Amino acid sequence: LNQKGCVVWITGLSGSGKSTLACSISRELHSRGNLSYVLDGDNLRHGLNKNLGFEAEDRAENIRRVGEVAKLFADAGLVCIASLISPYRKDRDACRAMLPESFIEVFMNMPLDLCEARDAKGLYKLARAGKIKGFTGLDDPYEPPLKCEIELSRRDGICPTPGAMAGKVVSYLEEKGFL
Ligand code: GGZ
Repeated sequence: LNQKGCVVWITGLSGSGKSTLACSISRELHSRGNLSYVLDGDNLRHGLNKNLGFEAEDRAENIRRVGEVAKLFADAGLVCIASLISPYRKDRDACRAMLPESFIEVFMNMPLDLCEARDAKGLYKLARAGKIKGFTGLDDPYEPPLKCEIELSRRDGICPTPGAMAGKVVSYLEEKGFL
Protein backbone atom coordinates (compact mmCIF):
# COMPACT_ATOMS: atom_id res chain seq x y z
CA LEU A 1 0.00 0.00 0.00
CA ASN A 2 1.27 3.47 -0.91
CA GLN A 3 0.17 4.91 2.45
CA LYS A 4 0.23 4.41 6.21
CA GLY A 5 -3.02 4.29 8.12
CA CYS A 6 -3.86 7.29 10.23
CA VAL A 7 -6.74 9.27 11.68
CA VAL A 8 -7.45 12.85 10.61
CA TRP A 9 -9.71 14.15 13.38
CA ILE A 10 -11.57 17.32 12.44
CA THR A 11 -13.03 19.26 15.39
CA GLY A 12 -14.99 22.51 15.44
CA LEU A 13 -18.37 24.14 15.89
CA SER A 14 -21.53 23.13 14.05
CA GLY A 15 -21.41 24.91 10.69
CA SER A 16 -17.66 25.48 10.75
CA GLY A 17 -17.22 23.40 7.58
CA LYS A 18 -16.00 20.09 9.00
CA SER A 19 -18.05 17.83 6.74
CA THR A 20 -17.19 19.84 3.63
CA LEU A 21 -13.50 19.66 4.50
CA ALA A 22 -13.70 15.91 5.20
CA CYS A 23 -15.30 15.34 1.81
CA SER A 24 -12.73 17.54 0.09
CA ILE A 25 -9.80 15.70 1.72
CA SER A 26 -11.31 12.36 0.72
CA ARG A 27 -11.69 13.47 -2.91
CA GLU A 28 -8.16 14.83 -3.03
CA LEU A 29 -6.82 11.54 -1.63
CA HIS A 30 -8.89 9.54 -4.11
CA SER A 31 -7.50 11.54 -7.01
CA ARG A 32 -3.96 10.72 -5.81
CA GLY A 33 -4.80 7.02 -5.56
CA ASN A 34 -4.96 6.93 -1.76
CA LEU A 35 -7.66 5.11 0.19
CA SER A 36 -9.68 6.97 2.78
CA TYR A 37 -12.96 6.75 4.63
CA VAL A 38 -15.02 9.52 6.18
CA LEU A 39 -16.73 9.06 9.56
CA ASP A 40 -19.15 11.95 9.98
CA GLY A 41 -20.66 12.55 13.42
CA ASP A 42 -23.99 13.74 12.14
CA ASN A 43 -24.34 10.73 9.76
CA LEU A 44 -23.26 8.13 12.32
CA ARG A 45 -25.87 9.47 14.73
CA HIS A 46 -28.46 7.91 12.36
CA GLY A 47 -26.96 4.42 12.70
CA LEU A 48 -24.08 3.29 14.94
CA ASN A 49 -24.80 6.07 17.42
CA LYS A 50 -28.56 6.45 17.07
CA ASN A 51 -29.13 5.80 20.77
CA LEU A 52 -27.04 8.80 21.81
CA GLY A 53 -28.05 12.39 22.48
CA PHE A 54 -26.09 15.51 23.31
CA GLU A 55 -25.56 15.25 27.07
CA ALA A 56 -21.88 15.29 28.00
CA GLU A 57 -21.83 11.51 28.66
CA ASP A 58 -23.53 10.78 25.35
CA ARG A 59 -21.13 13.01 23.44
CA ALA A 60 -18.25 11.24 25.20
CA GLU A 61 -19.63 7.84 24.16
CA ASN A 62 -20.26 9.09 20.61
CA ILE A 63 -16.67 10.24 20.32
CA ARG A 64 -15.28 7.10 21.97
CA ARG A 65 -17.10 4.85 19.49
CA VAL A 66 -16.03 6.88 16.49
CA GLY A 67 -12.46 6.85 17.83
CA GLU A 68 -12.54 3.05 18.09
CA VAL A 69 -13.94 2.68 14.57
CA ALA A 70 -11.42 5.19 13.20
CA LYS A 71 -8.65 3.12 14.76
CA LEU A 72 -9.94 0.02 12.95
CA PHE A 73 -9.81 1.84 9.61
CA ALA A 74 -6.34 3.16 10.36
CA ASP A 75 -5.19 -0.35 11.34
CA ALA A 76 -6.46 -1.50 7.94
CA GLY A 77 -4.17 1.10 6.34
CA LEU A 78 -6.71 3.77 5.40
CA VAL A 79 -6.66 7.46 6.06
CA CYS A 80 -9.72 7.71 8.27
CA ILE A 81 -11.22 11.19 8.36
CA ALA A 82 -13.43 11.74 11.41
CA SER A 83 -15.57 14.85 11.45
CA LEU A 84 -17.29 15.53 14.76
CA ILE A 85 -17.82 18.63 16.87
CA SER A 86 -16.02 16.71 19.65
CA PRO A 87 -16.28 19.73 21.92
CA TYR A 88 -14.52 18.37 25.00
CA ARG A 89 -10.76 18.18 25.08
CA LYS A 90 -10.62 15.06 27.24
CA ASP A 91 -12.73 13.06 24.76
CA ARG A 92 -10.48 14.04 21.84
CA ASP A 93 -7.39 13.30 23.90
CA ALA A 94 -8.75 9.83 24.73
CA CYS A 95 -9.02 9.13 20.98
CA ARG A 96 -5.52 10.45 20.43
CA ALA A 97 -4.26 8.09 23.14
CA MET A 98 -5.53 5.11 21.10
CA LEU A 99 -3.22 6.03 18.19
CA PRO A 100 -0.58 8.37 19.56
CA GLU A 101 1.70 8.13 16.50
CA SER A 102 -0.93 8.60 13.84
CA PHE A 103 -3.58 10.97 15.14
CA ILE A 104 -3.78 14.27 13.29
CA GLU A 105 -6.06 16.76 14.99
CA VAL A 106 -7.40 19.46 12.67
CA PHE A 107 -9.05 22.42 14.34
CA MET A 108 -11.62 24.29 12.26
CA ASN A 109 -11.19 27.58 14.05
CA MET A 110 -14.16 29.53 12.72
CA PRO A 111 -15.85 32.26 14.77
CA LEU A 112 -19.26 31.45 16.22
CA ASP A 113 -20.92 34.41 14.49
CA LEU A 114 -19.82 33.07 11.10
CA CYS A 115 -21.09 29.55 11.83
CA GLU A 116 -24.31 30.97 13.14
CA ALA A 117 -24.74 33.23 10.11
CA ARG A 118 -24.44 30.20 7.82
CA ASP A 119 -26.88 28.13 9.91
CA ALA A 120 -27.42 25.68 7.02
CA LYS A 121 -29.85 23.52 9.01
CA GLY A 122 -31.45 26.28 11.07
CA LEU A 123 -30.21 24.67 14.29
CA TYR A 124 -28.68 27.84 15.76
CA LYS A 125 -32.00 29.58 15.25
CA LEU A 126 -33.82 26.76 17.07
CA ALA A 127 -31.23 26.82 19.85
CA ARG A 128 -31.53 30.62 20.24
CA ALA A 129 -35.29 30.16 20.48
CA GLY A 130 -34.75 27.66 23.31
CA LYS A 131 -36.01 24.73 21.24
CA ILE A 132 -32.66 22.90 21.40
CA LYS A 133 -30.94 22.81 24.78
CA GLY A 134 -27.21 22.37 25.24
CA PHE A 135 -26.16 23.58 21.81
CA THR A 136 -22.39 23.75 21.35
CA GLY A 137 -21.11 27.32 21.34
CA LEU A 138 -24.32 28.71 22.83
CA ASP A 139 -25.24 26.97 26.09
CA ASP A 140 -22.74 24.12 25.91
CA PRO A 141 -18.98 24.70 25.82
CA TYR A 142 -16.53 24.17 22.98
CA GLU A 143 -13.00 23.61 24.28
CA PRO A 144 -10.48 24.49 21.54
CA PRO A 145 -7.39 22.29 21.29
CA LEU A 146 -4.41 23.54 23.29
CA LYS A 147 -2.13 21.85 20.78
CA CYS A 148 -3.20 20.43 17.46
CA GLU A 149 -1.40 19.34 14.31
CA ILE A 150 -3.27 21.68 11.96
CA GLU A 151 -5.33 24.79 12.63
CA LEU A 152 -7.50 26.21 9.87
CA SER A 153 -8.89 29.71 10.19
CA ARG A 154 -9.69 32.84 8.25
CA ARG A 155 -7.07 35.32 7.17
CA ASP A 156 -7.99 39.00 6.98
CA GLY A 157 -11.61 37.93 7.27
CA ILE A 158 -11.35 35.59 4.31
CA CYS A 159 -12.06 31.88 4.55
CA PRO A 160 -9.78 29.63 2.48
CA THR A 161 -11.67 27.38 0.02
CA PRO A 162 -12.34 23.76 1.07
CA GLY A 163 -9.91 22.69 -1.65
CA ALA A 164 -7.15 24.90 -0.26
CA MET A 165 -7.75 23.62 3.27
CA ALA A 166 -7.80 20.01 2.06
CA GLY A 167 -4.52 20.68 0.24
CA LYS A 168 -2.96 21.80 3.51
CA VAL A 169 -4.02 18.61 5.26
CA VAL A 170 -2.83 16.37 2.43
CA SER A 171 0.54 18.19 2.32
CA TYR A 172 0.89 17.59 6.04
CA LEU A 173 0.19 13.86 5.59
CA GLU A 174 2.82 13.73 2.84
CA GLU A 175 5.36 15.62 4.92
CA LYS A 176 4.89 13.27 7.88
CA GLY A 177 5.24 10.17 5.73
CA PHE A 178 1.65 8.89 5.88
CA LEU A 179 1.36 9.23 2.09
C1 GGZ B 1 -24.39 20.55 18.83
C2 GGZ B 1 -26.08 19.53 17.64
C3 GGZ B 1 -26.88 19.56 18.78
C4 GGZ B 1 -26.36 20.14 19.97
C5 GGZ B 1 -28.01 18.61 17.20
N1 GGZ B 1 -25.10 20.61 19.95
O1 GGZ B 1 -23.96 20.91 12.15
P1 GGZ B 1 -24.70 19.64 12.21
O2 GGZ B 1 -25.91 19.74 13.25
O3 GGZ B 1 -25.13 18.99 11.00
O4 GGZ B 1 -23.88 18.68 13.06
C6 GGZ B 1 -24.16 18.78 14.43
C7 GGZ B 1 -24.37 17.40 14.91
C8 GGZ B 1 -23.33 17.15 15.98
O5 GGZ B 1 -22.99 15.82 16.04
P2 GGZ B 1 -21.54 15.36 16.52
O6 GGZ B 1 -21.65 13.88 16.59
O7 GGZ B 1 -20.50 15.94 15.67
O8 GGZ B 1 -21.45 16.02 17.99
S1 GGZ B 1 -20.48 15.64 19.20
O9 GGZ B 1 -19.13 15.49 18.66
O10 GGZ B 1 -20.59 16.78 20.13
O11 GGZ B 1 -20.96 14.40 19.82
C9 GGZ B 1 -25.49 19.52 14.58
C10 GGZ B 1 -26.41 18.55 15.30
O12 GGZ B 1 -25.68 17.32 15.44
N2 GGZ B 1 -26.79 18.92 16.66
N3 GGZ B 1 -28.09 18.99 18.47
N4 GGZ B 1 -27.09 20.21 21.09
N5 GGZ B 1 -24.83 20.03 17.67
